[in-house]
Amino acid sequence: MIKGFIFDLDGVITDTAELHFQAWKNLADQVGWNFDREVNEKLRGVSRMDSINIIRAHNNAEVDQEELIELANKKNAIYVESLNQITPDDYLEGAEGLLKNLRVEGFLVALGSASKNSTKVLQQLQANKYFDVIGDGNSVSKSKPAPDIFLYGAEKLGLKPEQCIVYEDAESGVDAAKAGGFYAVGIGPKERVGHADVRFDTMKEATLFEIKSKFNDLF
Ligand code: B16
Ligand code: MG
Repeated sequence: MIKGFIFDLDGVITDTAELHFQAWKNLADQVGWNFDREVNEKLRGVSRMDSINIIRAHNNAEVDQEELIELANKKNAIYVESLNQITPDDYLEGAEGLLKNLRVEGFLVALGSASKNSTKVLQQLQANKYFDVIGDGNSVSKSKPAPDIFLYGAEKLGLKPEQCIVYEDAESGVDAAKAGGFYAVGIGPKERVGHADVRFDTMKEATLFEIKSKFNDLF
């Protein structure tokens, strides 16, 4: 029986990817690194330090750990500042409707994001009321594709993985959900999230009605 839902944040509830891109681009320009949208796509769902390592490797740059942390902090300051522009109009289409329906029907809901800034993003969206548990980059040390963040959410909700459906837009996020024994809903193209149990192109199609019909013996 499905009793809970766990949502990734960026790419599922709202699209912070563009703001991450702008902040990384700003940093890369300052450092003289090459960075474009193709590289940015590799950062989807990936933690901050893993992200900067991907950008560093793309540039064949040798940077010691201390400097790398400093650069990541610099990017984060730019990113956090840009979060002020997010408003309750910035839910991905369908996301807020789904969260409201889950509340009405009494399902338990957790966030399972890699971001250490999820509290600020939820605050800007005024989305806290839709979540019983917040699991984010501050809650666990092993990031996706490790299942830890989703296991954390399920445990705090008092549920087993097989009682939860995870929504994810990243390849590593779907891997994490499956590794933890959760049902996975992929949001995005087949090449990225085709390994989820059920896939939709966008959040607009991923309604509670659709989920119930696709996973019909679990409700
Ligand atoms: P922060 P998600 C992820 O969010 C983003 O997709 C990824 O690009 C970012 O690097 C990561 O959060 C960490 O974010 O720098 O704010 O801690 O999809 O897991 O909600
Ligand atoms: Mg995501």
